Amino acid sequence: MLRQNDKYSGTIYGNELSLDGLEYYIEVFDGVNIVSKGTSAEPYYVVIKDASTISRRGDVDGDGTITTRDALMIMKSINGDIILTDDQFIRADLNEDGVLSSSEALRILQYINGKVTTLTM
Ligand SMILES: [Ca+2]
Ligand SMILES: [Ca+2]
Repeated sequence: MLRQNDKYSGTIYGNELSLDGLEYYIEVFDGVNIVSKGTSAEPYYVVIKDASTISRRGDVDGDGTITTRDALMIMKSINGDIILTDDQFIRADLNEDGVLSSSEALRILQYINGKVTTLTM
């Protein structure tokens, strides 16, 4: 860690992280005493999410484009024909209410057809 005035800081860059998350603890030793926050046995845990998959709302299958297939996946999920992954669900749940509805599939179709200009509901 780097010291600046009386504060210490460290930087962990995104390319050093993975979606497995991050565990850490901090231990300070002044030559006599050791003080720690968290331990190697009980570290703090940081959840790491891929922002690129979350921000692509409407692109349910995650192929980079919004097509009728994405709307179809929502309908299939509602009917119980398929089970979406967590990331797929987040991209499908356009109004962010935690539930999928046919209105979200319809919104995607309207977006594709140019009837609406945004997927925000
Ligand atoms: Ca797609
Ligand atoms: Ca919803």
